[in-house]
Amino acid sequence: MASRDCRPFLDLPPCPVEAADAVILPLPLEKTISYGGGTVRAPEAILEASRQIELFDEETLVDFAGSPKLHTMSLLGDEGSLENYLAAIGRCVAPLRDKFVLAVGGEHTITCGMVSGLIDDPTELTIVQIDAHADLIDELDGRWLSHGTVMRRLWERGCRLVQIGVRSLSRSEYDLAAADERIVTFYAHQLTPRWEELLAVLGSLRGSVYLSVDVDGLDPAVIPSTGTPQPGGLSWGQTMQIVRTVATNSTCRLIGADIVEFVPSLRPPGCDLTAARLVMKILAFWTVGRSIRLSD
Ligand SMILES: [Mn+2]
Repeated sequence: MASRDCRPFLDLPPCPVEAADAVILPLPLEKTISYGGGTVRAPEAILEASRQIELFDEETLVDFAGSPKLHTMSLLGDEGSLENYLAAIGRCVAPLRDKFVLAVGGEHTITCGMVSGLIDDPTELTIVQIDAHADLIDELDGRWLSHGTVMRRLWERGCRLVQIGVRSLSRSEYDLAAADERIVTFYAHQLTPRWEELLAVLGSLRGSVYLSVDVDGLDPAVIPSTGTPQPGGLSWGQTMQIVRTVATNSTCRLIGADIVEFVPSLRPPGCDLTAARLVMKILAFWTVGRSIRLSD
């Protein structure tokens, strides 16, 4: 698949990348799937569904007809090996560090390329990971780099992790998360009793922060359309509260985000629209956070 233009997010009139505040990067990567496939089709389905979304957001009062200015990049096609693809993401993102970059995957492995492009020193980065899976395994199906090992690789580079909604992991991943001070995990069954603690952790983050939303972190009642769904995930409202808390925290800077592991599906209807709405909400909360930082 070659790189090609795709429909702009929200069907907005084209804005040149130099003039944009935020950039949408469609990354249809699907190379290391374990169960259900289809993430390769997700970026185009989400962009297509975004045409149906109102440009005004009633919660943040952000109106995308005005600000922020969005640029939707060309779809980044197959670059051969997984390593080549991740390197291509890094090259694509590195010149965009003065903007907010939101990647629309594709499988979770893209986060490695995003982080490489967005920051020189990963030890200065905290990744807030919404996910049903810890993605901390050392090797999955003989692969060192895959959707199941992505957070292990980023942790090895020095990133801190705040994991939210995890409810499927191995004993070795559990033990690693429990023992390491750079990993804080809020398991799905702890969300209610530890909710205030979670918000306090997110509200006190410092430095650069990257938000990675694996859509299987949400409850299948919200988004059933993913390769490896797990019952008992985040509600829409909880997800919004997490995104708002991270994006509007003035003690840290949200440098980028991704939405991964979505699988477009006609049944039940509306899933593509839910995923597109999630993209829009992250952009809206980032816009609120930016205006708070500018007014400080
Ligand atoms: Mn994941």
